[in-house]
Amino acid sequence: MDVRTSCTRDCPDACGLIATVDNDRVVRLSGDPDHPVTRGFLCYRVGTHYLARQYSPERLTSPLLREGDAFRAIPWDEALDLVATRLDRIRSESGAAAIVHTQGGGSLGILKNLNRTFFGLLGATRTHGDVCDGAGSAAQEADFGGVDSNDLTDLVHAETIVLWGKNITASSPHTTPFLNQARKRGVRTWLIDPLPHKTRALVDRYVQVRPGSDGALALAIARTIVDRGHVHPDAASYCANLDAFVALVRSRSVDEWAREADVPPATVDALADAYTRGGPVTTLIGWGMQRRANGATQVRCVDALHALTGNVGIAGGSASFGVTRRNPFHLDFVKQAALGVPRTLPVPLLGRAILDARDPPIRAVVVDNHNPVATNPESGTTIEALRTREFVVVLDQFLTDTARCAHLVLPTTTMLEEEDIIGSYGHHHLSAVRPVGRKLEGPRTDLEIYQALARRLGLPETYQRSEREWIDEFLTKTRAHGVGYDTLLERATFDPDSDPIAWRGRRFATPTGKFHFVTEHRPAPGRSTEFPLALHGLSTGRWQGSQLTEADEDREGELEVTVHPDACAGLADGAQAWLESEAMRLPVVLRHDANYRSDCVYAPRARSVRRQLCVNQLVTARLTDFGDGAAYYDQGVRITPR
Ligand SMILES: Nc1nc2c(c(=O)[nH]1)N[C@H]1C(S)=C(S)[C@@H](COP(=O)(O)OP(=O)(O)OC[C@H]3O[C@@H](n4cnc5c(=O)[nH]c(N)nc54)[C@H](O)[C@@H]3O)O[C@H]1N2
Ligand SMILES: Nc1nc2c(c(=O)[nH]1)N[C@H]1C(S)=C(S)[C@@H](COP(=O)(O)OP(=O)(O)OC[C@H]3O[C@@H](n4cnc5c(=O)[nH]c(N)nc54)[C@H](O)[C@@H]3O)O[C@H]1N2
Ligand SMILES: [Mo]
Repeated sequence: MDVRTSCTRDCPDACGLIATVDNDRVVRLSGDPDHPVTRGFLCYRVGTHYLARQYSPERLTSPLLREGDAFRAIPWDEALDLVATRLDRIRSESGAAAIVHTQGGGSLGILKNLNRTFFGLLGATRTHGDVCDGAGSAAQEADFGGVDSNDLTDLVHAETIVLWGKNITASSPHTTPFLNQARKRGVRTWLIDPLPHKTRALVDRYVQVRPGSDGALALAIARTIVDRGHVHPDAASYCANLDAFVALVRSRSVDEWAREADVPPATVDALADAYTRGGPVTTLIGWGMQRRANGATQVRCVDALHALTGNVGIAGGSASFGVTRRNPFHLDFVKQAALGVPRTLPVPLLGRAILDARDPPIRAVVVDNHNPVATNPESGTTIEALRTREFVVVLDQFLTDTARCAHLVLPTTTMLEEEDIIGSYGHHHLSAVRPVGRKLEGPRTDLEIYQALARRLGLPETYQRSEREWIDEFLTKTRAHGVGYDTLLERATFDPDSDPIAWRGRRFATPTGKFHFVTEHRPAPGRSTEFPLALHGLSTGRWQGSQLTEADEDREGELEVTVHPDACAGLADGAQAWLESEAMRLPVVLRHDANYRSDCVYAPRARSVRRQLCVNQLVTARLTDFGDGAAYYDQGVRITPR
């Protein structure tokens, strides 16, 4: 039997799934052919690999209580009583602000908003900022007044498509057919990225920009456009500070900007042509360039090119960083509960912030959908922060590096075992999630767990609604257009309140209603001669986030890093080496690639910390220029013989 459901993993594609169920077991996952973005195929990590995770013998089935260095299985009632008693005691002795909750991207189901709601109702500390997209979202807020993009399906109207720091082959594979279709029509395509990854094969022109220098490249292009008199004739009417931007652009010559970006002036010329001649331009702005010390400013400079040339608010013209996936949903209850949060800690600096918090100090940590030991910068500090707390609870499906630091681990269900609804941060379609096949005995949903705790802690009865009741509430806005849970179970639906053309008519959500230009330039931070390589720990097509089982880690083997042959101390391809930062070193195996820049190294972004395979062990936690993102890729490293 085939059943339609959706993928809730942290990915812009937010796919429709067809689950083939045989004897209560899901035997196959395939892409929903009727989903306008999924179009009948799935990525490797879900289509090929997810069922191994779902039915893995490593799945947790019982609450686990720490005893010394080991864990002992205990019954659910005992576990929930224990959490309630400990949190209650801390609440009465120090105030609930001594408890901090952190939630990551394990599931993007909308019901998962109720996890943080629990802590708002409790009055606990939460996190702010976002290691994923904090800087870029803040940039788009500043420029447009919000994060929105033309729908992915609008790519058919673009005449030029620029993938600016985006590796769609690995991270959003469902963009690929749209791009290929556009190329068949003769659309010009570009990739601007310091790393020469596979997506290069999908475009006409590849620009190997210096890392962290996209701002300079965008300003070089803008200078060319200004000098040629190709600024959009209406720009002054829909933009707030055009003159100040033009002054910034003119503060250096094209050659000076181009030199900073390490891009030949002829390429700048061709890009200036691309943005001003021959029809609308869509830039798909990747998330990578904003995970840097100057990340928000880099995104603002790219946004500026679009405003300058009129490539915004029209079919085919968009500075597409993403879509605000929660927008379609009525989340008033969630927003109201958030008012109960007394203080927040910056998530990119989580470990340090937990250690340093005073008045009151943090005594307990509750983690769900998150593996910050592996995925946040500075694994060592996160471990220290968790290991020194009085009480740490982790809700997860597996015994992750973070769960191993807990006093109590609570097993949770997977996306194949839950009811939920999703939006997407890469397009505007909504769809529904439902249980398929028989659920594993033992795990509970996050909502069941938090509702059981809420009862024990005397939190408001209004939190105790069934999944269906919450889904109906969250779908209030779409139900007004006749789109309810049942509709979404039948088919993915374009959000009835959103427009496939973002900022149509060049009307923006800023306080002035106009586009706001960036007016300053932030160069990339210099690198020391001691640690000359920028460590790019990036997504890989093979898995999601840090989600590898022990069996996956066994299969992956040693940590492989890729570098230019001249950038690795004369070590051969295949050599054993150390990858070192000022913090520590990890054993790695080298892969040579002569197409690499000699100032970058690539590694997969988060593997096992306990096996000494996780690059975030090397990364020092630093904030981005604004938006409280994490500047992962400015970490300097070097390679030495092992
Ligand atoms: N298979 C798989 N897919 C995933 C994920 C996964 O873990 N696995 N993760 C998901 C998540 S959490 C997210 S946020 C999304 C997006 O995932 P991301 O990893 O954010 O996006 P990518 O497009 O893969 O990669 C970012 C690109 O930015 C480039 N880059 C880095 N610095 C710069 C710079 O300074 N300038 C320029 N021009 N480029 C730069 C990198 O070289 C890389 O090609 O993907 C999701 N999809
Ligand atoms: N070096 C480096 N580090 C990075 C990045 C990078 O580019 N480079 N990218 C960053 C980005 S973009 C992101 S988004 C973060 C992602 O970092 P995280 O948010 O930590 O994401 P995951 O590693 O996928 O871990 C999510 C965990 O949630 C669990 N989980 C899944 N579903 C559920 C559920 O329903 N309930 C509960 N309770 N748990 C569940 C999974 O088993 C998994 O252990 O990593 C960041 N880290
Ligand atoms: Mo992310």
